[in-house]
Amino acid sequence: MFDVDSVRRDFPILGREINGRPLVYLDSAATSQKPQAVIDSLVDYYSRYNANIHRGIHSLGEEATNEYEGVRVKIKRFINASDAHEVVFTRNTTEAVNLVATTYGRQHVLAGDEILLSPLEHHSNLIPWQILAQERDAKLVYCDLTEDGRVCLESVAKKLSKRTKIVAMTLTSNVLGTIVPIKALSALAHEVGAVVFVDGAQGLPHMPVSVQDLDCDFFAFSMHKMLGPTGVGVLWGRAKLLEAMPPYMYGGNMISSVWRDRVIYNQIPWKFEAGTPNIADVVGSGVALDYLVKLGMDNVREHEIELCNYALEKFSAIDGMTIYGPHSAAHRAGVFSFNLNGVHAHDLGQIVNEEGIAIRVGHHCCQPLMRDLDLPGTARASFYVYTTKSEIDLLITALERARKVLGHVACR
Ligand code: C6P
Repeated sequence: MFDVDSVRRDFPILGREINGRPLVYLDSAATSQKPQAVIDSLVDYYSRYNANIHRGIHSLGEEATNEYEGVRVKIKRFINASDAHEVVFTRNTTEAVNLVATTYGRQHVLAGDEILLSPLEHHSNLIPWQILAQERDAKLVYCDLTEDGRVCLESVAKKLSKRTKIVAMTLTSNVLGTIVPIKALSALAHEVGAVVFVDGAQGLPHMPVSVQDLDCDFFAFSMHKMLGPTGVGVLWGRAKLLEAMPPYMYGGNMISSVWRDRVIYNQIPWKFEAGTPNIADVVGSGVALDYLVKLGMDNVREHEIELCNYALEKFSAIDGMTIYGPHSAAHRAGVFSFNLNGVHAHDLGQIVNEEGIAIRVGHHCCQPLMRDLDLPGTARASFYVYTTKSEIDLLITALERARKVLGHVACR
């Protein structure tokens, strides 16, 4: 297990004060904070070897290309892919979903076909499939959730059929914290010949992942949620699927040969990386991965389980507080959506902010799930490697104060 206090010292922003109080950052599901090493790597890149990649033979270009391609190899190792060529850089998870929906999706989804989703999906892993379904006259099908917000595998099995072409699900819900059993899902989906697209945006930052073990077909994530800079996402896909897909964008870097009237595309993954990529932030992403590898992803998960158990115990002792999602740390990540009886989530967010505590409030880009829960929104506290139990205590004290300030009597 790592020492959280020493981890915290690596994150300069955690030394900030907000409204005269030390910052308590409980919004890591929106974006994580960055260690000094990641911040330094950006300055280092621009100070020492800023150059475009895959182009010139000059030394700077070679250094930048090596660093950029080196990060691809680090990602391959981090997610246990079989080949670095299966790792495509995008801007974020959202772009990765759009890439697959508009390339693989348009190739394979025809009228009458079905795409199976869970009710947990973030708009990013929903709207691209909605648009594809509309274009193709295909149908979106949703599996059921259990009472505590877990994906019901029996319902998945029932909803799958020969018409199902794609199963697109999140590894971890950004609202309920639910961890979805992707390996079991892949086995069921493959029985009917469907491919499995995993939105790993909230999952990969918090647990060890092997895409080979999950046996999924595509896996997407964003580096900014796992200590890296903004502007870098990743799409992993099985080589044989990526090779058969058309490009997503066209232009420089994604070609092998061009004539006046035709083009031969580059090999994967460059076929999907048109134009100058976000070199600096990819370099920074490599440093973020190094940091996580050093902590150990098993330890990252262990730390989160400890925080989840603590939060579940403490939150359930607060009168009038409703926590949504699984009530066991085994089935959830450190993302807690809640409401406090009679207090609007936005008011909660504002009051705790006065005490330097950052939480997110609203629909969390999951409006269909909010409608299912019959809620206008929730408050959400989310944890990461630098989160401490005493920060959870501070949130609880601030919530108690919010209830007093807003003058509501606690009742369940
Ligand atoms: N969720 C949140 O506060 P991007 O924006 O492309 O990096 O990630 C999109 C995304 C996709 N899937 C899930 C499960 C997500 O949680 C997110 C981003 C943030 O919950 C910002 S809305």
